[in-house]
Amino acid sequence: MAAEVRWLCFVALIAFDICLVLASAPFKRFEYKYSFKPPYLAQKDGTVPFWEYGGNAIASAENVRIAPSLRSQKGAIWTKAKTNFDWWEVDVLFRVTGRGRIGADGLAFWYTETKGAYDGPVFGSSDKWVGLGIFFDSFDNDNKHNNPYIMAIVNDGTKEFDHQNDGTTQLLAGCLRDFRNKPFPTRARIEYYMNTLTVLFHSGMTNNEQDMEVCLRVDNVVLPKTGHFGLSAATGGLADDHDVLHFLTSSLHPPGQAPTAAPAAPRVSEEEQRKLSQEYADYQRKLDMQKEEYRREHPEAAGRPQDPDADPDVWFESDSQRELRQIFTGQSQMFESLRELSRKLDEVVGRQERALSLLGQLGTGGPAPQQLGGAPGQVQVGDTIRRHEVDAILNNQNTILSTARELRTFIMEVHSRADAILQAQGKGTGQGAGAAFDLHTLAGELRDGLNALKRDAAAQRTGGPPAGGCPDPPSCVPPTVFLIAVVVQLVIILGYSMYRDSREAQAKKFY
Ligand SMILES: [Ca+2]
Ligand SMILES: [Ca+2]
Repeated sequence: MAAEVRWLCFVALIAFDICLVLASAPFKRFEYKYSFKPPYLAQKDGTVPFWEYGGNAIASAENVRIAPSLRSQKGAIWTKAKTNFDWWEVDVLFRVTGRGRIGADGLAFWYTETKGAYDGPVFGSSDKWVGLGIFFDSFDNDNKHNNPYIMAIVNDGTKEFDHQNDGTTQLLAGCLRDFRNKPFPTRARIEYYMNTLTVLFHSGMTNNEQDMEVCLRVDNVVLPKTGHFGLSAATGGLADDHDVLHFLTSSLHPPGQAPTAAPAAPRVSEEEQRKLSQEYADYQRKLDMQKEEYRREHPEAAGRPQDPDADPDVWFESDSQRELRQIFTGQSQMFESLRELSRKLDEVVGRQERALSLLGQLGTGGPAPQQLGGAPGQVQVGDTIRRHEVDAILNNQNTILSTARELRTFIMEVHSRADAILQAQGKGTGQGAGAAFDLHTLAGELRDGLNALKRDAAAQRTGGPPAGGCPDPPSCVPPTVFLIAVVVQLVIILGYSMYRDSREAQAKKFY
């Protein structure tokens, strides 16, 4: 009964936890004004929308090289606008690569009240910042062989970064992770929600996005209400390329406080609308004219991709091509399904292990749980019966059964023999009646005799010498009496023999 109650409590607790987790999961909204990602990361003019970069930083369509692998380079990129949300999550995909076994100096992620410098002393940006800095420190300044290192430092604008000790005197928390020269891009997910700062890190050893692990988690972190996001990097005597492939920001909102929809676009007046339509029509006409002009100037280009009749291969596919494409699509789908299956299998295995470990804890935590009443299918928890034990029990049962069978046959045999004897006795009573009668009377006589003897003995005990005098008959005959009796007997025998002799002598005389 106690085991059932414990189980019910356990299940209820898990359900409650799940509800709690689901209910407390924050609402997440992507913030494009605080993000950048390829393709078209940088515009043709080299600018990154909503961002400003400087120093030795270079932005391309695919990434932002915050500091290149040259000596003493410094660069940074900062959001133009300040944030307008309390809690956030930033996903930074980056690569730190260099030809050297050791690199320098490192990369920094910033969330600060004001924008920092583009060529400052702390990993390429300003010292004495107000807010958060997360540093990916490649170079081991204090020679403690503990770099590359990831750490978080919150500054109120008074502290100078302790380069001599690699910031170890100031950090909130950190973790030793190598992020240089990895086969796949490394990734950091920095979450600031309800004053808890969490940094997850992906080592770049796999291309599975889910392989993130916790680097640090700190509670009660207080950051400026609003601020700028930034990235900076620096090189020294040694140099790495510091490339950031994407920077994705999401605002986090507690359940029940979902953000209001973006303000509706200002209404366009009818006049403006007509003007815009006119502009669009003009643009369309101009484009057509330009196309016509191009065709006139390049007659050899005419009839190419634009014209399906000129090159059917570009526009149409043959049967075999279609078949190949279908096979390819089918295989891709199969591959996707397999991957999904594999993922689910992993999940199931994980859950099973968790459940087993919990059961193990339950088993060791208290008295061995009993089998649940009313659920005959359930196995005993904690100490399950094993196969060989079941086999042993079955063998024992078989032995017991065969022994019982042998016993039954034996008893039946005895019974039949007893029957036979009884029958034989029943027949024999008529024939041997005389002998049996004799025996019976003899036994009766013997019993009577014994009874008489008993009576005599009792009488002698009550009427004889007082108790304690001489209870044993042999000791009741004193030696003198015994001798007298012997002498009397001898005298009688002698007298009798003498009497007989004299009688014989007299008889001889008469003959
Ligand atoms: Ca360092
Ligand atoms: Ca160090």
